[in-house]
Amino acid sequence: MEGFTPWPMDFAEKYRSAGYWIDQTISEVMDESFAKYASRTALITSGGREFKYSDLGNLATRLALHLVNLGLRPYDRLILQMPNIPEVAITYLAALKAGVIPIMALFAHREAEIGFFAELAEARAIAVGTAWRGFDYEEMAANVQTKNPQLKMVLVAGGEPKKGNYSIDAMLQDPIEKRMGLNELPRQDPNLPAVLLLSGGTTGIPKLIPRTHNDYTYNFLCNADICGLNENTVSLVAIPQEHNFAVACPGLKGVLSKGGCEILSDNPSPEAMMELIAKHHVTHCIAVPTMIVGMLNHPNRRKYDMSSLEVILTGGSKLNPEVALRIKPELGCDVQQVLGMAEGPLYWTRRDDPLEVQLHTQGRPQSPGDEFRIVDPVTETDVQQGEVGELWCRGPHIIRGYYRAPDHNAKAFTEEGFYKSGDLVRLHHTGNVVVEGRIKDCINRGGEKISAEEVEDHILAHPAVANCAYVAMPDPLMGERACVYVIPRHDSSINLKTLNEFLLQERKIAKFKLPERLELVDAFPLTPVGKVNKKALRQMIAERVELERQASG
Ligand code: OOB
Repeated sequence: MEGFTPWPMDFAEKYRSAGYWIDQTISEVMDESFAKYASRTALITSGGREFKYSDLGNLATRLALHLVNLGLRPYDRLILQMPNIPEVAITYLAALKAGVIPIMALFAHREAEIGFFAELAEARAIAVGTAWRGFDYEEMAANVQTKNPQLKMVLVAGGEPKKGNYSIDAMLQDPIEKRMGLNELPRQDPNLPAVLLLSGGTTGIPKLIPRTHNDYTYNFLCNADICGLNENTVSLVAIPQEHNFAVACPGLKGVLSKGGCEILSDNPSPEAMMELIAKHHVTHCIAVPTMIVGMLNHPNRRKYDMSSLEVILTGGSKLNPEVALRIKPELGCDVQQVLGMAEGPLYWTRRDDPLEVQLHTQGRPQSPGDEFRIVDPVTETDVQQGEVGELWCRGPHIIRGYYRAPDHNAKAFTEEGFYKSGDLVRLHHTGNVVVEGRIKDCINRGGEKISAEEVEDHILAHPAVANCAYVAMPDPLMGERACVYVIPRHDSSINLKTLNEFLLQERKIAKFKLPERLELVDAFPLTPVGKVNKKALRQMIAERVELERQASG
């Protein structure tokens, strides 16, 4: 497939002979589960809809046949952008069966992001929910279509579509399998991409991440074991289902591979999560650290019986050790930390690790086939044991290149195929890694990653902005929020409100990327080579926020 970097032959052979790559497609593995656990419950939504394994399998097959019938062909790209309704899972599974590659967008994305993915991947279809929380996704899709004529099909779930669009609900009702044979579903090559994930926070414009059947199947089969999933598992997902954490770490596919049940919630608020934990006797809860803080500090926490909860799987941003320490005594369950990346690297603490490891580290690689180095980013040599350096990773579920990004790939991967994560870590004496920061220029807002350069480009388009620097400021709940330093143009005025209106209405970017503070300055501090010194800016805003916090008592 053009634009995809395969693993070198010798590595592929190694991963295959070690049994990591099993040469099955994701759908084949899922189909085994749909048959094996047919009468068990696979999925329950917060809205009360329930699906057995057999239902989910049959609906995915039906929709896959419809996708083929509509003219979608293997390796065509389909943007998947739905809220956490069951159709997001069904459409995902259906696309895989049809050999159509889903691009895993977030429902928070807007025209700027969706348009970018559509163009970069030359997507032929987009599957959205109907209007959701006041936003009209079909209208957005239509706008994206005007600039992307190859984007022929808009598929809509959860209501009546507008004229010219296709109804997923109607397709799910229509037994096309009586008219089309299963042999119409293409056999796919397990060595080629199945899914395109979005990069969390790389430097620069967002990237698409090709995950193959072989690597992505191994990804979830391996961590389903590490997380102890089985037929009794009830797993709560309230983060976006399209996110790698929710779909494959172990997420939906990990749970389905083991015969468990996923509770899919469209409400990420701590109280809604606690309610579902109590109601469905949830055993595994997937949460970013802000969700854990929200549950711990919730005034109604004791109202909910959460005794079924065995473990909270948490990652996406750093879990503060003080918060980690409160989980067992106050929520009554274990915590399993994961340092995960859509590019594939996954580091987990294990449930039987000493407490020091569980609470104070982000774990060690999930697979014996994983290799990592911690290097000095300047000299690119290994740091001394225990010193901070950049984490470089290579392994059977770690990509060798971004999709259609040769220039960036030359910088982001070493010649030996290590992915340069941009995360700064140190090796704990127990052999686990501890995240200490990052060198990539992005903001991690409660697990949601934002590329600084991407937003800066939009801000620079504002007529009152001469220059800008978008940096992280510390925040007790979200970990970080975005602050923008702006040098205004002469004689023009700008404030946070007008800037954000511009970003939403003119630039049409996702709301979570909006700066939450604006600082006007005459000049930026510079590094010795004359670049904007973002480290100094981050320090400036951190000190200011701290002073304000002290002043307000
Ligand atoms: C997950 O994946 P992405 O691709 O959205 O974000 C990756 C980045 C990492 O490079 C790191 O900077 C940060 O998110 N991160 C963490 C972390 N887990 C991820 N930083 C500190 N502590 C952690 N535990 O975020 C993701 C993918 C799969 C599972 C879980 C999270």
